[in-house]
Amino acid sequence: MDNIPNPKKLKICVTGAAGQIAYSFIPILANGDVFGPDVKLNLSLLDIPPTLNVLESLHMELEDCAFPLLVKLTYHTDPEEAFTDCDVVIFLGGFPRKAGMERKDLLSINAKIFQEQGRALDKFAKKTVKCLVVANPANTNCLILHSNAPNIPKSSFSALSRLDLNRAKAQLANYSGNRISDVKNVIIWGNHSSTMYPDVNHGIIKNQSIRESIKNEEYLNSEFIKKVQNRGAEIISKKKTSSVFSAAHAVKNHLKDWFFGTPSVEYVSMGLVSKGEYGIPEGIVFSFPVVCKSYFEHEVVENLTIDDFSKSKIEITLEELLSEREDAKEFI
Ligand code: NAX
Repeated sequence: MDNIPNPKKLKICVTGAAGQIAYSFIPILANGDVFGPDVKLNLSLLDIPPTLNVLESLHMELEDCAFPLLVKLTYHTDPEEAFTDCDVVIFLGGFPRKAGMERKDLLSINAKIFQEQGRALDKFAKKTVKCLVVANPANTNCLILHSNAPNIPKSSFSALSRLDLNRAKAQLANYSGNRISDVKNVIIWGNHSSTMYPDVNHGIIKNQSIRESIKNEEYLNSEFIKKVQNRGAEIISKKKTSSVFSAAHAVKNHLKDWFFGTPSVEYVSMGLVSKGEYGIPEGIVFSFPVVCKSYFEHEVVENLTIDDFSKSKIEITLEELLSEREDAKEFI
């Protein structure tokens, strides 16, 4: 463990800082609930020029919180300034989908943003910077980001699938009448979209396999999967905006596990740059089962048996990611 860095201070940039998720997440971060009580924080907030007043007000509110760990705070509208010497960048910023907009149009607007930010990251952040992409389409934005930052190791990039994992665990705990902490090793495969596949085949509830514990194949193979896949859309249909504090909480979970490590013999799901695991083409950002050691070290859990049902579901979400990559190819 001697060679594992043990930082006393981190420079962290949050993009999309004037947005909804940032407003929930930044106080969690600044209070030390992500990187712990021993790490001082230099926080850099990035958004676009029309939000300058909001950035200023965030700066004021953060000052007013008097967070002891927050030793420096700046806000920016230029990614080069915002990313300079960063250890961690959390990408919440992007263009939202508007009524009547095709997924392809949304993808190309965000692709330009992530191309520009990837180039700035490559030039101005530390070469050891760790990145988490949340803004949608999260996996493909992350693909564009890492493709435009060739000097940063691929293992330093991740996309958020933790909200999907939290949703899946909560559904299973509620359905079976158990506590969330009793549900372990559920896997989210693929894209953060309605094609994502929540897989229970390797999961346990109180040391019994999920299938044995729940004893309802029809529920597990159909209703449960659809519920998790459509949860985000269900929230949008009621609230008219996408999930906010549950997303901020998932960002915390993802970063905390990546930084401190996952509990032994337990895995989580993270969108990572494929090295060819489970036949996923190299470079595609795909949600896999992952174990984290400390300080951002992680490994995909390999050699799990994938049955034909799971293979067909993984194929669907991979097809979608390949088609997104095709649509984004001029930015990669
Ligand atoms: P908001 O629209 O409230 O905030 C987005 C912010 O990004 C805005 O302040 C906007 O000005 C800023 N922005 C736009 N272009 C920018 C640029 N070039 N550089 C820096 N900032 C820029 O969205 P919010 O509700 O906060 O959601 C943030 C993103 O998370 C969205 O893309 C959303 O779709 C995505 N989500 C992803 C989830 C996941 O699990 N991966 C779940 C939650 C959420 O849906």
